[in-house]
Amino acid sequence: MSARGITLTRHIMTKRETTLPQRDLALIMERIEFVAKRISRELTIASLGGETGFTGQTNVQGEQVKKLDEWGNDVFLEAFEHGHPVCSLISEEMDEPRHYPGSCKGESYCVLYDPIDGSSNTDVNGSLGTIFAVKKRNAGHGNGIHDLLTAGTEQAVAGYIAYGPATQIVYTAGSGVDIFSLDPSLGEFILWRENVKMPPHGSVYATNQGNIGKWHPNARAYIDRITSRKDKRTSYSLRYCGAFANDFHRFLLEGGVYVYPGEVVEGGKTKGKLRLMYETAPLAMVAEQAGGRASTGKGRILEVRPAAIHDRHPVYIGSADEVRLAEEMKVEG
Ligand code: AHM
Ligand code: MG
Repeated sequence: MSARGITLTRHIMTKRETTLPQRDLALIMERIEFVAKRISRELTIASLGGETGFTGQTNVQGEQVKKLDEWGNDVFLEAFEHGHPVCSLISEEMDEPRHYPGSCKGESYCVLYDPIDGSSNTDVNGSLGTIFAVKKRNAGHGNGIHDLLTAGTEQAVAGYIAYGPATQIVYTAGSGVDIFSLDPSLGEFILWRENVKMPPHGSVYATNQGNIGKWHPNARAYIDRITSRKDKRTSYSLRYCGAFANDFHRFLLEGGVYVYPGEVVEGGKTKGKLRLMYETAPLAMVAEQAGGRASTGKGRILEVRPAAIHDRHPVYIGSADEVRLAEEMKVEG
């Protein structure tokens, strides 16, 4: 039967199992949809309105802030100002969480997000994404965040928005991964693929190959291994678009592996670049729900407990066979 005509809201209301009450899921995803529509619309005309380029500020990560990073963060802040049952936000672009005490009645949640993933692509009309996760808050949490410094296994919802020729929302609420495409003429996200399964191996990998000299020798050997198999069908080619969610999207659909290792050279980024709470843990939940695997090179990403909201770690994520091989080869030593 054709899935045409099944909107995201209708799909949620008829879902079999969710990790949170259906009504809460629908209310939260309605806000995510709204964010997706606003960002998607804006990206098509941002360069014409002078909204690309840098703000001149540096964020908590020590990175230069792009105008669209800041704008994308504001879109979330505005959307969740009236976002009950979400009462807290944690963002790549904010040093500290934002709380909306008025929404903290009864069951309440935190949305964790990277508003514009792949910011280096904003000025060149390249691929961009938005990554998000939802965690349930404990009663009596106040403005503290102790209850949120938990492993990714505690995520109730996780997903991303991919802005490409089509804008798509990919998400899981603990019962498989579903993909919805925006029909701009209707202003609706329509079901495209249901219960997506990631192939156990693929033929493409994504990494910043320019950093390879800074990696552990085992990580270099891993790339060598997957790119030099005799069988052409199982030997890997490189495709790297510079946006984690968008590279991952290819692997979700066709198989493959994304890696961002730690660096072992003096002064190198020992923990790599990607952040646990709003980049890797959400995509790790999507990967596992689709039958894939997500690892720090030493263990399951979803079991890592952050000490702070902007913590980073090395990442190997994608097709189960290839991520398992990375762990077996002790890519991080
Ligand atoms: P961002 O959220 O500031 O854009 O940073 C994360 C991005 C990922 O999307 C991408 O895979 C990676 O950083 C690219 O980093 P590099 O330029 O070091 O290859
Ligand atoms: Mg990012």
